[in-house]
Amino acid sequence: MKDDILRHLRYGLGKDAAHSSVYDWRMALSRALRDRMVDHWIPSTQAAYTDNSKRVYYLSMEFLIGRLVEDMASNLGLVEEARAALAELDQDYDVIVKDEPDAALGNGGLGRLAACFMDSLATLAIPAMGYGIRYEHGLFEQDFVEGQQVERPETWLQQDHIWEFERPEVQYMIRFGGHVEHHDGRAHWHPGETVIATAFDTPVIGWKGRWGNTLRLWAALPVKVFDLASFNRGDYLAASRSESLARTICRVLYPDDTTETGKELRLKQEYFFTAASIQDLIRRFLTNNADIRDLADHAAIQLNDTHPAIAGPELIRLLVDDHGMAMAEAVTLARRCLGYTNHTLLPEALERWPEWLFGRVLPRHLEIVREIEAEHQRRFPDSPKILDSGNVCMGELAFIMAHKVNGVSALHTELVKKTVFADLHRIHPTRIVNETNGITQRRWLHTCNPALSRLITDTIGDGWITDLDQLSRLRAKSGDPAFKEAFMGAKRVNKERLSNWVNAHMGIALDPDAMFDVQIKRIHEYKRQLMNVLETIALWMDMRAHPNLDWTPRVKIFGGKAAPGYHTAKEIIRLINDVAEVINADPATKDLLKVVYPPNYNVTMAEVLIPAADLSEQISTAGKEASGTGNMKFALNGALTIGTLDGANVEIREHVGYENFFLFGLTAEQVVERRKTPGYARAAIGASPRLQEVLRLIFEGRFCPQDPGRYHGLIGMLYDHDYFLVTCDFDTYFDTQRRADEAFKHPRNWAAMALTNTASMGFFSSDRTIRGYAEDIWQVSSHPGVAEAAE
Ligand code: Z57
Repeated sequence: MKDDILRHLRYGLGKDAAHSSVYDWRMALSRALRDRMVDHWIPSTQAAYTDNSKRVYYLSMEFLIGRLVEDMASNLGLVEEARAALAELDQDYDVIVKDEPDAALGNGGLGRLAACFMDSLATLAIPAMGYGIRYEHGLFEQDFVEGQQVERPETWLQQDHIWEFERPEVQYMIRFGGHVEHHDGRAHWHPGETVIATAFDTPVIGWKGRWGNTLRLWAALPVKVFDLASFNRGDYLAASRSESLARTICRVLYPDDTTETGKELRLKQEYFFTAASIQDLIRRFLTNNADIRDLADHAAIQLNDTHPAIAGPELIRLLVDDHGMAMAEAVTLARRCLGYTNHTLLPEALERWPEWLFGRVLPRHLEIVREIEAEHQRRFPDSPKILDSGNVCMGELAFIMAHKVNGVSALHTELVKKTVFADLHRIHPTRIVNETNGITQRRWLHTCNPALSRLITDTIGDGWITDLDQLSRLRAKSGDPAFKEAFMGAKRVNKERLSNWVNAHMGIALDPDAMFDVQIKRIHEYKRQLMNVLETIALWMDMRAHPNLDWTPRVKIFGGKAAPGYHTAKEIIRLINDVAEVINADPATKDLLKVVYPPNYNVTMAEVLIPAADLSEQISTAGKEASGTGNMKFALNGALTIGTLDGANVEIREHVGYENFFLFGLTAEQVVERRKTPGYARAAIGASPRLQEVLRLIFEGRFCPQDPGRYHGLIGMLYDHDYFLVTCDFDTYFDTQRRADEAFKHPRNWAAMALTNTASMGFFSSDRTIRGYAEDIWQVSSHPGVAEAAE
């Protein structure tokens, strides 16, 4: 390892050890690790190819992978070797891995789920390929200026991204616009503009390197540099259009999470990566197989939300227009290949493209959508429409074109059946299935929490790393004082690590004995960060009013970005920062309460915050959070949850035990009922003197004396259109927080609850989730040659 690092430093980077920066060392280390990855990757790829195995194709607009060095070293079992080699070279492994930028090709849960799935697919040796977009700029970076979010462009590709291999030989033409002619019963699409999709491959190596898959991200090239003369016969205008489209199409990730933008460029991005992926998988299939009708036995294509839902029409287009298949047969074959995952019920997130826009960008696909629609209406006359009031509804399209549709938690799947897809569910009663989300324990416990990971392995061995159910053996330890002490000792180490970080970066001194209460996720009204900050104010007021009570000291930690155009979310950010400034400066509560909101929350920050949390805030309005996955990461790392009966919280509570979960709030059914009661918010406020007091304080400008009217709009909204029922759940939330305070005063008891949470999280491994998809949707199995492939 040491020799390899030095060799890469010298010949890969042209540096000698004496004049190398942290960046140089990181590049050399990464290349040394990459060489070893390739030795596992190539045999896996070859084995899948020679066995002609069925492959999973996971199509996703987002892959939120974060840093890679540690993950790669850890999965290859090389952390200690790398650390030792670097130490001999007078370098610190921990410093070097922290130099890596966080690859943020995603917004939040949906993108991170895709990354966890890639890790599990490789660990389970399921032949698979992730397909997405190689964005030049990932999710924007967040700054706070006077408490307000300011966005800076993200520039991860300005540094060498050494994990990827460019594949200039893999190129596909992606066409847009123009018109369609029909002669001799065949369609001929004459596009208005064309770009080239070219592939960049990143190996994804599973645990111990037994199997490796590929994450293939597409970048755009103009046709001009490709083949100007023969392609457009000297049409310079077309060539320059192609150049500008190629420059913009992969430029930036759309920064909206669970809201829809409806922009033409977004539709082009979706088609761009989907069309490239479908062409690529057909090409791969045809190198090994003669008959296109066998495609569904070799390719399982999973659509991560509706963003790649154009895959249905695109696959049909290729089968009909290029392979001469009959339309009805093509629809059936496409359906056998496709699965669709729904991730939200929020109406504002459901993609609908105006027909005129869709037809202008994809004229042939609009014709095909009309045929899919006509065929479906013929068979099911009372079916909901794909084409509805001048819109192409991508949810309906995805549903009708998939053989299985899945929700992401038990509650969410039931609501999918009862609400968004109720009518389609009646027509296709076996199509909807549940696959509760999961997380990879390799990154979200083993790598990010070495203290706890070591303790667990010392206690039950390391089998949990690939079989998370084994954690249940820890349950027997909930009465063992020595183990409880060690468990809380690991928590303490992580809290100290976080305290040092907060002190260094924000100048706020934290008491590691205080309860660390963490809410980290995108800022959205339904996630109710606003309710959390209102509760913070109420607690602060109580502490000031009764300074001699036996308070449990708290640190309230927030993290998360708002979509740049989401006004209310940005107001909530500003309010949290204003409140933090006032509370943190108050001498009366200085040993009791702190509010911390570090800017630019991302995967890397999550890896520090989650292991240090005592209390996990999962407080969305019931029925709104499809699953949540942060909730699983916290519980796995021994935090207790305060939460509503929403998403996967419901199942987490079943697994950890009701007594180890702080439940509050209206149920999904009660939420629907309450909304029908006129004036419900004013009634709730009227019934809560505490809430009145908090709202009055904000309204009077207590947190922004220079600009007292700043939050009048936000407060007015709570009185008149409190759609997410912050006011209705406030009192029970406050009371439940006080129950958590009480519980925290009994450390041995708390430790037993916390470790029972960790011990009960086996079900929430993404390995279990992937096994579910493999069995219920994909009909694929692990590759048999796993162990031998690389050893
Ligand atoms: C996104 O991150 C999610 C849903 C969406 O429709 C879009 Br667009 C982005 C999230 C859900 O909000 C979470 O509840 C869920 O855990 C996650 O997807 C993964 O399923």
